[in-house]
Amino acid sequence: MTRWLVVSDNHGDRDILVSLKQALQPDTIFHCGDSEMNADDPWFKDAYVVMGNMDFDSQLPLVQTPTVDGCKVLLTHGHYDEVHWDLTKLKLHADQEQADLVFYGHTHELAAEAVGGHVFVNPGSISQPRGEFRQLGGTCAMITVTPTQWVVQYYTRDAQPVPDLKFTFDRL
Ligand SMILES: [Mn+2]
Repeated sequence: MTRWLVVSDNHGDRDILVSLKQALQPDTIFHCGDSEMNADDPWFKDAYVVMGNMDFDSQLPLVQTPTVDGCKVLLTHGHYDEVHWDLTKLKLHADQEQADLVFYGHTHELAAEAVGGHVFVNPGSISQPRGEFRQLGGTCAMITVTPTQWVVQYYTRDAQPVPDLKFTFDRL
């Protein structure tokens, strides 16, 4: 069993990334973009990170597709997949990559759903939340990976789990 941190759209708020990493002690970190930080920032050491529409360090990749703990992950900010519209393009992208899990950001609205054989997780923005859960003040997602399930638990900025925001997916 391993625990992954998925975080996005901190928009230059580096301190929150530091405190979350310390509080949650994840085994692996995925950042879905709009960090407004440099690719060589020490916080990104051993993390998977992509470029968002507000990132300008050309060393940041647009997409990453690592296989971690036996799971193929598609990591992307999502602006080129037009996630503000719907998940149609991102689903096609996930099909192409044969991804088990898709992590994206950009909308600043958290979302966790299984669509067409992929589990899509948007951790929400940790610093500038929008939408239904914006009153939480910013969220990230911790994913517990077991041999049979992915358990997605959303957390607040003070590293507290949100009781209603826990979603369990059977591995496909
Ligand atoms: Mn953003």
